[in-house]
Amino acid sequence: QRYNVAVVGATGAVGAKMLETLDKKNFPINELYLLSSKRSAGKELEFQGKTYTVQETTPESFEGIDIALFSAGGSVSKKFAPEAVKRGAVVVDNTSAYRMDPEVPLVVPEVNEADIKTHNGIIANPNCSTIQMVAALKPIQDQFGMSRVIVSTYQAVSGAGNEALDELRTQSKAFLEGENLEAELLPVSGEKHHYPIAFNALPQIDVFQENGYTFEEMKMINETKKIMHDDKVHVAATCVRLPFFTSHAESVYVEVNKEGVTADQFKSAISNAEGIVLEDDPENQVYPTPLSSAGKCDVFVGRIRKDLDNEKGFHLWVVSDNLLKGAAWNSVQIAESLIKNNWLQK
Ligand code: A2P
Ligand code: 11C
Repeated sequence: QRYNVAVVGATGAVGAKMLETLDKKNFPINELYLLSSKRSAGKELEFQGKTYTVQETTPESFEGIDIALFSAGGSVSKKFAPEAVKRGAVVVDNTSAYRMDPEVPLVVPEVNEADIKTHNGIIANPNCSTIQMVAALKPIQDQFGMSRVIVSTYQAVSGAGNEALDELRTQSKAFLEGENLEAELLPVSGEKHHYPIAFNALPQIDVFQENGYTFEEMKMINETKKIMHDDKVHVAATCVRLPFFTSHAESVYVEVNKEGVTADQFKSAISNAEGIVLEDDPENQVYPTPLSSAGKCDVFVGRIRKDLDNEKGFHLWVVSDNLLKGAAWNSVQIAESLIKNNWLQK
């Protein structure tokens, strides 16, 4: 059986990866619709040797669609996802619009695939920095239990979209040519202040909340608890944007519940987990980096060490392509699971 698929935000940074992933994974597509805003309507995109004309998203775009992959921002999902569901489509939403809605499953298939089954037409794809962390933590939670997580992120500019990538390119060139750096977009479009990203590090991803954390940090905190079905685990996050294009890296500290766990046991739990690749050999300087993981669907883990003071504390370094496992691949995986398990129909 083949399915009618719509990609909303097909012209964006994640949209391009959605198309690449649908192609690479040979997703069973019958008809494909590429949707955007009015701005890109009429633009032509290639998919599997065929030219498609991008169309403006309207409620009627979803007539006859089986699966709609949304990645065009939260307000677009709020407006159009219910329209898609009304017309019988199942929506995989890669925005923050519905993630914390108790009626909407928030899914990383390696962690909580069974939650997909409870959907009412919308399944939320978590934030990229959350996905790679919970994928790495799942085998630890299963085998040793987990009481606390403290994460600091090193996030790629592509997480902020195509315009942010352009800003990094322009500023990098200007910096090397000795010109002034003009910042117009990052850290967050529409904010009062903008700071250069080229040759810099910005400790702000998304807007500040009243509690002093940024929205990106609160996403990591709240989404982790929901996906891992653990309201009690303590989670703290500091999210930082760095001047590279692809893949988020994270330094993660985790406290396990079980006594006497060794670094080797911790490594072996990680290396046996689905979707995770252990790259950890300090003697030979083996560890993952943003460049080494870019373009790959897995989550890469290295630098696993036991804390020197806390017997139950461990440190690890988690890296993954934010546009693939962090967005497009995780969404397509959810769509594959809907089909494989016969969960499309309610
Ligand atoms: P468009 O090309 O028409 O602007 P990115 O994350 O790289 O900035 O991409 C955002 C994606 O979301 C683009 O495909 C963009 O289309 C799409 N988009 C933005 N606003 C809307 C909207 N109001 N309706 C549908 N798609 C939208
Ligand atoms: C970033 N994590 O790197 C963000 C992008 O909630 O899906 C993803 C935003 C989201 O800027």
